[in-house]
Formats: sequence, C-alpha cells, structure tokens
Amino acid sequence: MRVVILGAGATGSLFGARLASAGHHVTLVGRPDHVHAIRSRGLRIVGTGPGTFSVDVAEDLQPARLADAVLLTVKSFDLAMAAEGLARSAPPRPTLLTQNGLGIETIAWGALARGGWFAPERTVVRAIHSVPATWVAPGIVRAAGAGEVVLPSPAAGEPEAPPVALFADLLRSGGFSVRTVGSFVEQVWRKAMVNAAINPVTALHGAPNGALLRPPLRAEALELLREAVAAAQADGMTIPEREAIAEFERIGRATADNRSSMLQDLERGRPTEVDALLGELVRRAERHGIDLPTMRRTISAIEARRSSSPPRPQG
Ligand code: KPL
Repeated sequence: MRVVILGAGATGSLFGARLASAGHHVTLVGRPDHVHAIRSRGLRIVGTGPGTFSVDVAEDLQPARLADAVLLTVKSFDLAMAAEGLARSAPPRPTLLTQNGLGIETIAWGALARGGWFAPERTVVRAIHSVPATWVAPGIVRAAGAGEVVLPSPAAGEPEAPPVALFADLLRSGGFSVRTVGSFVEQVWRKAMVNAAINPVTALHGAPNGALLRPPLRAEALELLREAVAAAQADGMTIPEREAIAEFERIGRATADNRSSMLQDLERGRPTEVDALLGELVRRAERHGIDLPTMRRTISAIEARRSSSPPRPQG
C-alpha cells in the first residue's frame, strides 16, 4: 500500500518505520532537517524493534495525491493547518488521525472541508494510541515498548462508513496491537484524562511516564486525574474515578520508559498540547459551572516553563 505520513515527528516516524518494514511504500512528510537525515542515512529506530528503514521523504504534500492511505500525525495545534493543506493538495483519501485530545475529528473535518474535501467524515478515522516514541535526533527515533492503537468499531453495513478496517489491517500488518471498540467516544475521554494527568507532570519534572506510578509524583498526577474525572462527569461522560486510575496505571506501565509528548515538546522548545488537553477540559468544566484550579495552575506552569526556555536547535 502507498502510505503517506503527514507529520514526521517521533510518532509519525515510528509508524512509518513499522509500516515500511511490513513492505508498504511509505513517504514521510516532515521538517527539512529530518527529511535530509533520512534521505542520506535512512530512518533509524533505536530501542524496541531497532533497525534502519527505507522510506521516501518529502517536504510537501504532492505524494498524498497517489496515496492509498494518509496518516495525519501532526500535533493537535498543527492539525487544522495540515488538514486544510492536505485537502488542497490531494483528492479525498482514507485518512487516520492520531492526535491527543477531545474534539479532534471536528477540527479535522472542518479543515478538510475548507480545503475542498466533500463529507470528510466518510474518509477520516480517528485513532487513540499509546505508542511510545521519543525523538532522538533528525533521522533517529526511540521506540520504548509496543503500546496500543484503539479504533472505533467499523459500522456494519453502512456503505459510507469511514474506512476503519483498512486502517486496522494496515496497522496490524506493521505489528501494532489494534483494538476496535464500540464505545469510542468514551475511549477518547479516557485517553484525554490520562494525558491530562501524565503529560504535564512528566513535562514539569522532566520525568519518564513510569515515575508517575510512584510517590511523590503520583499524587500530583492523581490530583489532575480527579479534576479530569469531574470535567468528564460534568460533560455527561460518567467514568468512575477508580476506572480512570486503573487506565492511568495501565498506560503508565505500558509506556513507563517513554518521555511524554509534552515533555519532549518542552525539551525541544516547541509549542505543547497543554491547551488541547488541559485547556479543553477547563473550558468544558467551566460551561457547567465547575472550576478546575489544579489544571488552571498547571497550564500556567507549563506556559511559564515554555516561555522561559528558548527554542533549542531542532533535533
Ligand atoms: O499519549 C501519550 C503522550 O505522550 O502524548 C502517552 C500515552 C502518555 C505516551 O507518552
């Protein structure tokens, strides 16, 4: 299959390497330094499933015109721009979204429609994933375990349903563990809650995900998780606190050696997903008259940290 991956950061590159090793023709669309490194030395994966993989690279969206499938793996804050650019460059293609956060598909549908795709909800599939990937340097990404991809159950007998089976088969062929669930919206909430607890605490303390399973950081993460449970409940998504904690522990263990995406963003002096994750929860809670003070403080702390650390050279 011809697969184009739009957003060749750590996650997109790891997906690309795994799919290339399964024999797919992969093109990574990314930043110039990464593209040049891969062009000259191949894409190197260290850690779990190491090797050097042969993928095509591009700095523009031309390859998407002939793609059988597109993985849109940019961060949530770049999603609207990337999706609109995709739709302006290529006819509708089966497209997978991998971003963290709530309401991601609505952002993508709107942007794809602005770019000219008709009824993008028929071609776009959203994934929730915990595939642990860390950026090492241009051309090099570390995989720290297997992780999991969750997709919505394919809608049986609906001719215009999005192409879930295509992505489930594609990802499984690359060795990913894929689960399809009927209660996908609830899964999105569960993952958003876990991200709201893990990402900022690891980012502020420079700690790997596994450090949050033990004192003293566990208490800090659980305070955020409790506020996320309150936001979910206010928004009509009843997820008991003990289930949220069990999910936090499950993902924390599965990605124990990983550095969260927010920690990596801060370390690289890049924008973070703090608004898409914590900001969105605060706004949703506020609509129901509920204040989330720990989240508000944490957002300020992340923003302060980001503005005090000058952007580092990319790599
Ligand atoms: O989604 C993640 C992220 O870092 O954004 C987890 C699952 C926490 C893995 O690090």
